[in-house]
Amino acid sequence: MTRAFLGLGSNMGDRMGYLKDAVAAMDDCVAVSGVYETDPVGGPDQGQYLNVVVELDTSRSARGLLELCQALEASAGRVREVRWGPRTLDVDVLWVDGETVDEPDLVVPHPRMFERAFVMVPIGELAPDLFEGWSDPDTGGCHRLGDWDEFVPRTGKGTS
Ligand code: A4P
Ligand code: MG
Repeated sequence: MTRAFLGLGSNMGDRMGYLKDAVAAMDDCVAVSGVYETDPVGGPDQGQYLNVVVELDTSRSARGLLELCQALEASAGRVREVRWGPRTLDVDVLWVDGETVDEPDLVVPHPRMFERAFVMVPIGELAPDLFEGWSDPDTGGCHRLGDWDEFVPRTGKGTS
């Protein structure tokens, strides 16, 4: 089993609902960061995002995780219109212990993660040692709304 981190973001419709459904569908999720409301980075003028990072203990490869991410986005009814544009759900493979990938449709670690507070602040909660020494790139507002458990009552799934 391998430790991996996925980043989730939503800035359309029932943002928290999309995040909850995605986390509930990950049977290998072992921890979820706090929930952050963040200023959009890049793309057109768009609403604020809710962002979380999840930690998985998984038997999937990075490519298997990308397939999971895309299936979760499809179930949230995501339509790809504009790059970096508004979306019901974006799920990115951020990091997989011991695995690097550099292919046209998959780059791991995620190439833009280190310059984004909306990734690095929540991932730092889950793996402070791994990302020690990282300094906040100050990419705009990144406000912690609360613990995941405050939004999603404990059911034993994705909340431990
Ligand atoms: N792809 C390559 N590597 C990966 C990876 N590690 N994880 C490919 C996931 N996908 C990866 O992504 C485009 C292609 O990237 C996929 O087909 C996949 O094969 P996409 O999700 O279709 O399009 P996108 O998300 O609009 O583009 P991109 O480049 O993935 O954008 P990012 O970097 O994901 O940024 N601001 C805030 N505050 N919060 C956010 O969550 N998200 C974005 C999206 C922009 N601004 C944001 C946020
Ligand atoms: Mg993406």
